[in-house]
Amino acid sequence: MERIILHIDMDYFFAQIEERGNPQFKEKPVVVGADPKGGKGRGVVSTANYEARKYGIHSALPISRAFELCPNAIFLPVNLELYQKVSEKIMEIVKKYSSAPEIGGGWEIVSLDEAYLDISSLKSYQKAENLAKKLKKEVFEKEKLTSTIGIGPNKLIAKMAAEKAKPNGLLIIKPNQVKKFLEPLDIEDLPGIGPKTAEKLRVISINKIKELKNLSKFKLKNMFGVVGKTIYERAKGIDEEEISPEEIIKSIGKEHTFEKDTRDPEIIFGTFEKIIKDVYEELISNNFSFKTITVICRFQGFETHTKSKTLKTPVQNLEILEKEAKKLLLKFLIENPKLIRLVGLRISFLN
Ligand code: TTP
Ligand code: MG
Repeated sequence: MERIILHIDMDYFFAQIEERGNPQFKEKPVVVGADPKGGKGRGVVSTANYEARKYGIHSALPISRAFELCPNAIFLPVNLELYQKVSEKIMEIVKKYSSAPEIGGGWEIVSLDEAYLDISSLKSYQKAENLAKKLKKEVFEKEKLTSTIGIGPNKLIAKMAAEKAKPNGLLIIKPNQVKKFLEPLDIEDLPGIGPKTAEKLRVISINKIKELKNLSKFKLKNMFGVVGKTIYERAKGIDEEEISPEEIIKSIGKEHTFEKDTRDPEIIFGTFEKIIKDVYEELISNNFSFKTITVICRFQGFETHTKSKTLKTPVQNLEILEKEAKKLLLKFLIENPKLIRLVGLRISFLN
C-alpha cells in the first residue's frame, strides 16, 4: 500500500509557550535559553520567536552572540517542566487522531514538539489535508499554540514539507510532486546534510538537490562512506523508514557548560561523573537499555566534536557506562590540547 505520512511540528515551541503566558511579549523578540549575563553568558539559545529570528538569532547560537545581535530582546530561562506538560497535552491530541478507526496507523513522537502519524489508510491526499486542518485547529483551540504540518509519501518528505511551510503552515507533497519540490532546495535542506558535509559538496559545485541527485551512489559512498548511500536515496526523495511505536525512548543525554573554559582534570572529570550518574538515574527510572554511548566535547572557540562507542548488545549497566564514557572523554583530552568549554553524554538504544 502507498504510504501517506503526516509530520507535525510546533512553531518556535519554547518561546511560543512563554508568549502565550505573557501577552505583553507579543511582537517583541523573545529568546529562551541560557542566562546572557549582559553578554558574558556562556550557554546557548534553545529557541527564539520569529521576531528575534529577524536579528539572526536561532537555536544553538551562543547566548552571548544573541545578546550582541539584539540586547533588547526578552531573555528567558528554559522552563522545561512547563514545556513537557504542554507537550504531553499536544501529544494526547495527536495520539487521539492516530487511533481513530479510519486511521489506526502508527505514530511516533520525535521530540517534545514533533510527531509523525501514519495516515496511509485514508488512501487519499484530500482526506489527509482535511485531517491535517482539523488537527491543527484542535491543537490551536485547546492549547492556543500554532503548529505546522507537512504531508508526503514518507517521513523525509513530510518533515521537509513542514520545514518549508513554517510557521503556522500546511504543505502537502503528493508522490508526483516530490521531484519538483526537492530539486530547487539547497543541499543543507536535506536532513542528514550538515555544514561539514555541505562544504565538501560545495567545493565540487554541488549546491542544490537538483545537482546532488546527479551524483552516483558510488561517488557519494566514496565521499561519505555508509552515509553516502542515505544521501543518494534522500536526494531522490526515497525514504523507507517506518514509523516506530510511541513508547520507545530513543536516547537520554545531558551536558554541562563550564563557567570558564578549563583543562583541570578534577573539574572536568568531577562534572562528567555527575553527568554519568544523572544519565544513569534517568536510564533506570525509564527502564532503558543502551547500546551506544556518545560523548560530546566542546572546546574553546565553540569547536564541537563527538565520539561514540557501540556495544555488541544493549545493557543497563553503570560500570560499563562509566568505563566506556570516561575512555571516550580521555581520548578527547589526549588528542586535543585546547581548553574545554562543555562536556556531555548521550546514550541511545540504536546508533
Ligand atoms: P524545533 O522544532 O527545532 O524549533 P522550534 O519549535 O523552536 O522552532 P520552529 O519549529 O518553528 O522552527 O525545536 C523544538 C524545541 O526544542 C525548541 O522550541 C527548543 C528546543 N531546542 C533546543 O533546546 N535546542 C536546539 O538546538 C533545538 C533545535 C531545539
Ligand atoms: Mg518546532
